[in-house]
Amino acid sequence: MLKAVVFDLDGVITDSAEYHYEAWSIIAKELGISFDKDYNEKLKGVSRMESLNLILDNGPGRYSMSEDKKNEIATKKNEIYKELIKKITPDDLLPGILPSLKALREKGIKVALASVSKNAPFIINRLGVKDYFDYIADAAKIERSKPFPDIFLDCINSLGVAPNDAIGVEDAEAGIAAIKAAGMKAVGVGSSAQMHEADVILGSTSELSMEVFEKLIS
Ligand code: B16
Ligand code: MG
Repeated sequence: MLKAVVFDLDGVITDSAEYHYEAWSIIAKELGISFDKDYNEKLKGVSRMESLNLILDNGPGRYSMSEDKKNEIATKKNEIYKELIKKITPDDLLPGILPSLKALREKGIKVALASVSKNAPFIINRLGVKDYFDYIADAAKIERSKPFPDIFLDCINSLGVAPNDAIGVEDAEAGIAAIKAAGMKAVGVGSSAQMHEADVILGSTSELSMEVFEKLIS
């Protein structure tokens, strides 16, 4: 029986993935490392430090820089990102998200947020949808990022819901892998090439509906 839906943030609730890309592009340019939208796909759902490691791997490699220098660069990226996300308003909710949150609430189905972003609570507040979430995972307390199932398990365990009764919604390959590893059903938003492990693939969040959820778990 469907008891919970767990949403990713970046690329599902709002397009903050675009701001991550903008911020990392500035950093990569300064480092003289090539970085484009294709390579950025690898960074989705991945922690800040692992994102930097992946960018360095496209250049001199992750072991070419001291940990202190890496921390300094990761902090700089976050400062740029924080400036960009100040612009977010409720208008930046992706299509279909608010109606889905409302429909889930009406049906008494629990809703959680599984974002590995430490900026997630700030963004959810800016979007004005905090009250629709029964639980928001604390990224700082999650040891292993997606594709490990930890953040999705943390969400459903906190809601007291079994994996069989829960659906995860993701836009990243690592995120779909995390949902499946948690034993949940996965809705993938994006291209079928990246979402092939998902149980259902939607071209856009505008296609999200109770019907989609109820088809997966009735
Ligand atoms: P921060 P999600 C992830 O959020 C992003 O997809 C990923 O690109 C980012 O590096 C990560 O959060 C950490 O974000 O630097 O803000 O802590 O997709 O899990 O909502
Ligand atoms: Mg995402």
